[in-house]
Amino acid sequence: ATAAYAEFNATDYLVGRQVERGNGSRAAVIAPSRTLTYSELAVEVDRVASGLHELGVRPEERVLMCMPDEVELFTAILATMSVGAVAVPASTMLTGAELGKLVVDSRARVVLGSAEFACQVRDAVAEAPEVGDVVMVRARPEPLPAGVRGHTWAEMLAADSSGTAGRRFRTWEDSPALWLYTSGTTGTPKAAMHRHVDIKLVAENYGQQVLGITTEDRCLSVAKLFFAYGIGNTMFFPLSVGATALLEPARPAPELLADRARRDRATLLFGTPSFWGPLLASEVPDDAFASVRQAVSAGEALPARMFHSMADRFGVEILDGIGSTEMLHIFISNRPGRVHPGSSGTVVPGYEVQLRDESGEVIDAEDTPGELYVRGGSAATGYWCRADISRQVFLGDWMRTGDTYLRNADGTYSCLGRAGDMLKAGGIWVSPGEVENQLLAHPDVAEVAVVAVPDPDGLDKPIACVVPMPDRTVDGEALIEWCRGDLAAFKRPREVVGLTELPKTATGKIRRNVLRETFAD
Ligand code: 3SK
Repeated sequence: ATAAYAEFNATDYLVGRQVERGNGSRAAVIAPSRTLTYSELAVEVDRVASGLHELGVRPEERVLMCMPDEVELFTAILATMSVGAVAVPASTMLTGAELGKLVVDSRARVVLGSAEFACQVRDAVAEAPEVGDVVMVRARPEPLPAGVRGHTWAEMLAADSSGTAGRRFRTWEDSPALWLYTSGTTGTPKAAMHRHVDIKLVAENYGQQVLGITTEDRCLSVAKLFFAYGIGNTMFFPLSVGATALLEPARPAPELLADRARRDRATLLFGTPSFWGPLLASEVPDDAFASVRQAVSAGEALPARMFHSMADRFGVEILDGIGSTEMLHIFISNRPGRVHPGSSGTVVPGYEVQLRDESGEVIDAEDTPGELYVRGGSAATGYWCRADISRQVFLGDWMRTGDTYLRNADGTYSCLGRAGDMLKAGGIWVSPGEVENQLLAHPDVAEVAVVAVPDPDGLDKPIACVVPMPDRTVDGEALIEWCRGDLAAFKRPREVVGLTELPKTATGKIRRNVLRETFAD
């Protein structure tokens, strides 16, 4: 058999294999509602799989979930993959109408929801005529449109008349396993389609080879399971080695996460710059993360100042890296004990990267900005029903990231922003990240985004949108003066505006297009 037809199932790899290896009595998942060992998880996944089978779920059919990070979502994803169907964990931050578009696009016939998101699920199903069954955790899925059958979670689990026989479907490395919707900073969401083997590859490439995850680790993530970053952090990495996933359904406020980390002795903490910022501004005690052996950051480039502040105050080393939904997880990363603050680090085993100029030529020189391309086994097979964008993004085995990077003399890569975020001031390219880092070093500045806005002559000028530290104000003149010492004159912001918060995407990326539109007039 070729690799594509090598029999492989991600759920067997993550759950069944751990039981076979003697890890059955170890804690697989700890959620606020309950804890499951690997043996208990295997039984629970089997029950959910039987329930899905009873609902008529067929191999390769999509099952869409809108649920908080709890045991039911965890088992639903694993069970769906185990019967050869495709798990589609959808964002719980969407409105009913937005969720409805994903249900229609994915053509899911079975939708799984939870009491917390019952309204969104009901509104979504009303827009999606192909849905036949809705299963709801901790609520009755009512009212539903005529012809749609509603079930509680308990009813679905009780409906198993066939046992496990006959419901298994052989899957191969290349069989579809998981779709993750992504919209980037603009655009309608599109489903990046991942295979069963992609899950094993990210667990081995990043979880094992970069983080050195072991059975003793306990993983806590700010990003939820419906994000590529989150599902790697608290499902693929821990389960690939018999470690423990700590699920947190609540919004990740600094105090709540710190409390959870301490109570459940988290050893690996996965966050984003938009979490570290408020954490550093909070009153969380300095010893809150004493159990954490390593922190990880992704989503946006980690400012060097945040790296140092986290190390100084909480004694935690953060590994910054860059990943994408399309590659399923991080492909450039710093390494434990060898962090280069202000850089994304070096290429993760299993991947290759290139920088290319506007005409597509590969840039070999150091310190020269170019668009980042990546290739590696875990790349998505494309976007569902979006041939146009798939062809622009997946070029042979290379994938265009849309990020502008440069390679430093020491071989590390530094992020200069999204390709479309680079701005021209006085005809010279300026990296917003460089100006932002200068402003972030100022004690009054908590968060900042620098964008280009046309002046009355139509010429772009850089303006800085600044969120001040608690109890501080934004003094525009002082901040522009602050840039004078270290930045060339053309890079300095011409104007500074104070904001209470920056507009962000669900993954914490700054929505620069919103700022550009807001300040364009
Ligand atoms: O944004 C990132 O850096 C990232 C990292 C891991 C997985 C997914 C994403 C989008």
